[in-house]
This record gives sequence, C-alpha cells and structure tokens, in this order.
Amino acid sequence: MRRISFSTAGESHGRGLVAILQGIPAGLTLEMARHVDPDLKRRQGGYGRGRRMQIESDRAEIISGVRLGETIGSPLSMLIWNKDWENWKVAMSPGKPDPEGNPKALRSLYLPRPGHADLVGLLKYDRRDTRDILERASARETAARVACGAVCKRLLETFGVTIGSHVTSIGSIEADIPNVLPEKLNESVDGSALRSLDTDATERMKKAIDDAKENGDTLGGVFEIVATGIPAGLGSYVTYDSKLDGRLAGAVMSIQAIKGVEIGAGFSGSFKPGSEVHDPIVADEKATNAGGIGRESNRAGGLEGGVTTGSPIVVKAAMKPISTLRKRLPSIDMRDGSVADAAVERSDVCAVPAAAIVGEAMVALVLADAFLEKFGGDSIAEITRNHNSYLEHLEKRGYGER
Ligand code: EPS
Repeated sequence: MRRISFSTAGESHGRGLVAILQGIPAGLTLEMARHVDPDLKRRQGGYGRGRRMQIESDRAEIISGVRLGETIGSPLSMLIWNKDWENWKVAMSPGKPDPEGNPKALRSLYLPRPGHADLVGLLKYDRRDTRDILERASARETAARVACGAVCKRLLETFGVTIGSHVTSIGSIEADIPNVLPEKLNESVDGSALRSLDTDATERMKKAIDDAKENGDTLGGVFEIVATGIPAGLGSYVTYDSKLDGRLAGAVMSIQAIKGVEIGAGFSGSFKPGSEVHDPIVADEKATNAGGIGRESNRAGGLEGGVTTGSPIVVKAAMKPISTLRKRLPSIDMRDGSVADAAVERSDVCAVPAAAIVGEAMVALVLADAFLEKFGGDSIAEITRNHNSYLEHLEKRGYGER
C-alpha cells in the first residue's frame, strides 16, 4: 500500500492483539465504541462459530493517534485484549517454563493439521511444537485487521463510500441473489445467521453446518464485498503494482483460508463471448461519480484496466473449509515421524460470515489507500477540497469538444 500502512501483532491465546495504522489524515472524527467495536462484534458472529467467540467480546482500546474525538495525523495504535489469555498464561508465557511444572500445561502439539500453516511453519521456522506456528497463523489475527479496516471505512464514509458484504454460498448450498442488491446491504444481512439475502437457503446452510459438525467436518463458502460511491479514476493501468484490481485481490487473498478471489463476473466471464461480458457505455446523469457517463451493467465489478469506473466495486472470495477436523486426517508425529492422525484444536465449523467482515476491512484498507493516493492531503478538509474539485471537474468536462 502507498498512503496507508498497517501491521498487526499478537497470538491467538496470547495477551492480546496489537494493530498499528498509519496514514490516516487529521480531523477524522472517530470513536472506538461507535466506529470500530461494532465491526469487531460483527466479525465474531455467524452460525457455525466455536466456543471461543462466547469467551471473547472484542473491543479496541485506542492508544495513540486520536485526541478529543478526532484523529491528529499520527499513527493510530489499538489493542484488543484476549479474554481467553487467563486460561493460557502458562502455555503462552513469554518466560521459560517451570522445570517442575506439568508438561501438559504447555499445550504442545506435534501432529500438524493438513491445510493449516502447521507443517510449513514448523519446517520454515525450524520449530518442533506446532503451538509456535498455529498461534500466529490463527484467524484470530483478523480481529486486528478489522479494527484497522473500520477506521478506513469511517474515512471513506466521510466521502460517501459504503462497503458491505454478503455470503453467496456455504458448502454446496448457493443463495439466490437478487439482480439488484439492497442499497443498504449490511443492514439487510447483519441480522441473518449466515449474512445471506436468501432466507430459504439460510435454513439449508444451517442444516449443512449442523451435519458437518455432527460428522466432525467443516464447511467453506463464498462471500461478496460491494463498495459503492467510489469515483471513477482510482488506481491506474500504467504499472502492474498500481492496478487496483491486483491490489484488491492480493489484500483479500491474504485473509486466512481464502483460496480464490474474483472481480465482477470473474471466472464466469471467461465462459462467455465479449459481447456478453463488457458493460455498454451510456450517458447517465445519475453517474455523478463518473462525470455523467454510466454503464448499462457492471460485469467488470467497477474496475477496467485496474482503474475504478464509478460503478460499485464487486469482489468475491472463496474460503476453504477450516482445517481443524474432528474427523482427523492422516499426519505425521513430528517427534518421531510415526504415522498418526492430525491434532484437534478447538475451532469453528464454518466461519464464512466472519471472513466476509474481514473482507470488508481489507477492501476498506485498499480503497482508502487508493483514495488518498488520488486526493492526497493531510487533513479531512484538504481531502474534501480535492475530492470536490475532482468531481466538479468530471461533471464539467463531460464528453464535448475541449
Ligand atoms: C478465532 C479464534 C480462534 C479460532 C479461529 C479464529 O479461537 P480458538 O482457537 O481459541 O478456538 O476459533 O481460528 C481458526 C479457525 C484457526 O484455524 O486458527 C477468531 O477470533 O476469529
């Protein structure tokens, strides 16, 4: 990222998670309880999550970067405490283990789970105990991403950008998606157990999750992120790393357990002729984000040549089923190489709705970055001037002679 940077630290059962977010301009009104904690709560939800989410009630504590309710241009740092730490103080202690202590209290694991980072992490970092790997590889880390993304959403919201998400499938069950999505997407699905617009499918999805749980199995799925209100002209086609589609795909793919990302029609577009894929250009006075030049459709998912078109940005992601299985898959005991079944850790059966909230956060981070790249500025007032002047320019330039 160019204008925004963020980093997270923390282990799943350590003391807590740390998030540092840089590049947020001064003058953004920001309250953790109003603008960040609700997204942390949304990330904790969804049918199919495990017992850990009953222990935690994630909240972000702001340590720097905000004064008297407004950002001051300095790095924001946030802390999310792990309540479960109380139960893991011995296993996750930074101090040397007590030589007289019970070795079981260290909760070491030597049977890597296929699909998790366990094995590759042991090989790469030359560790013996899988606990050293899985604690950081766990999707618990995404709580810190959501905190950073929520601040970016707040920034974008100031400029009329909204970011929402919904789940389009769980396992083999696909939701019926209306041709036109509700304007307030999150309001329509936040109350749904699986963030689905299809109430019938939701019941079948819940049943599929129950069945998977009963069989000691897990389920993945697909979610879609939609960002509206983004003006035409963010990102660029001039270099591989300025292309906004690539930046979005990379960011969403970096979410734990994501194995596929599509923009707009994505893979399905490749099965059709060009005449059925591209979006005809039309005069449209409602297309104020693109100087009155609109599109009949949005199969491009709001991006052409790596540049925003002014239509909603649509990113889909496929999440694989979580890799902790009670129906254990074959593995190897890393102490002696003997054949054994993989370890079982407490886990979720399905976390697709939660991953959708993380997807919103990653899209918000990338779009805020591209937004600041285009409209620059150190303060909200300065960016507002730049944004307004660009929109006015788009409107004036129209498509007549220059
Ligand atoms: C997660 C917390 C973790 C896991 C999950 C994500 O909690 P615990 O391991 O204590 O149950 O539920 O992580 C995984 C599924 C994984 O494979 O690592 C969270 O806060 O989202």
